[in-house]
Amino acid sequence: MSKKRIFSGIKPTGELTLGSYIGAIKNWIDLQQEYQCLYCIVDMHAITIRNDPAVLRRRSLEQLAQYIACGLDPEQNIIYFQSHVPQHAELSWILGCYSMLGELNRMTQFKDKVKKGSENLNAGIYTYPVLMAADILLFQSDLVPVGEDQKQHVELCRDIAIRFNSIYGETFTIPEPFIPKVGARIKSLTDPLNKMSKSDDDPQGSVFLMDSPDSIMKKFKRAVTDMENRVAFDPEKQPGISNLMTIYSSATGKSFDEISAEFDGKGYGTFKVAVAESVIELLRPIREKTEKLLEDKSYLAEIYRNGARRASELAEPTLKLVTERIGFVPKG
Ligand code: ATP
Ligand code: LTN
Repeated sequence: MSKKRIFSGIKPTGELTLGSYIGAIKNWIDLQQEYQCLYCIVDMHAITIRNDPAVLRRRSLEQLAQYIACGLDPEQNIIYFQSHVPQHAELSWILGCYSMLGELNRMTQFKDKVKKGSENLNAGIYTYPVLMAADILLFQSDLVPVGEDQKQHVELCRDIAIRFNSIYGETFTIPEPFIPKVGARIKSLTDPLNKMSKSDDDPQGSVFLMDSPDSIMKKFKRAVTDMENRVAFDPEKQPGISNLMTIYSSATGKSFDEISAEFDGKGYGTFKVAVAESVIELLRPIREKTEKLLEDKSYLAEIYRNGARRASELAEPTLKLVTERIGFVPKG
């Protein structure tokens, strides 16, 4: 029997954070043996915000190097740039005609951007979840490993697929989100009520995969905690400490009970240093390997060219089926 499929992606809009690693990439690594996986650098999603072209190009290549440095095998997985596979855009247009304005209006990511009054509220921001649905459905994906903030988008993708299938008959596999039990929403170190993200205005709140050991230590030492003075998992009362426990648990594999016992009566200072050290050791090989990979651009080019070719081949039968079903004249 052929393997079940996974699709996931990250947009190259900034430096990858520890949040994306724990929430998404860590699962990609764990699942790569069991599934046939497509891991994409979704550069078409990235242009919903304005980028300096040179910076976008650099970040896209860096992100590719980071995927591999994190442990994704470029032979076993299909790793590529979204813009290199035109079927994403083609299916996205079609699915847009099966997505309802009411559904898109309800997307929290879109609503947040409108509420913030962002200057560049373009149509791409609005139809962003449709392109994401196309990414997933194009490959008949079974599973979509993402952090919790993307759950609503995957649910919309399911609704679009169910609607299409109910009109035209079985066409798309209905995908499931795959969200980690621990670390689905890593919080900012300086504002533990909010998500750690690459575009945060305060870089002290986010740990980036390429941060130096020194900078990681400083960020954790300054992390916001509380006055309770006990290392206990209580996200309501102790959001900062609970966030540090989640990070420590993801980095070391220890349970919350084990962590509480380990730091019983030791004070927050000792705990913060231990969390920082675990993250420094987790990220050290990733940073070093990324730097090495970036020295050989031709190796990276071989990976993304090969990835785009394989992705395009896999996408073609779905697009052919979809265009047939909706009544376009076959190319012949
Ligand atoms: P941006 O700030 O540009 O919106 P981001 O840092 O929030 O970006 P994304 O590119 O939106 O990151 O997310 C990449 C993947 O990592 C998604 O699957 C997302 O759910 C996951 N992810 C991002 N941040 C976190 C976090 N803080 N905790 C857990 N998962 C996260
Ligand atoms: N919207 C996602 C990125 C993304 C994605 C996807 C994730 C675009 N297409 C398909 C999973 C599957 C985000 O991380 N902000």
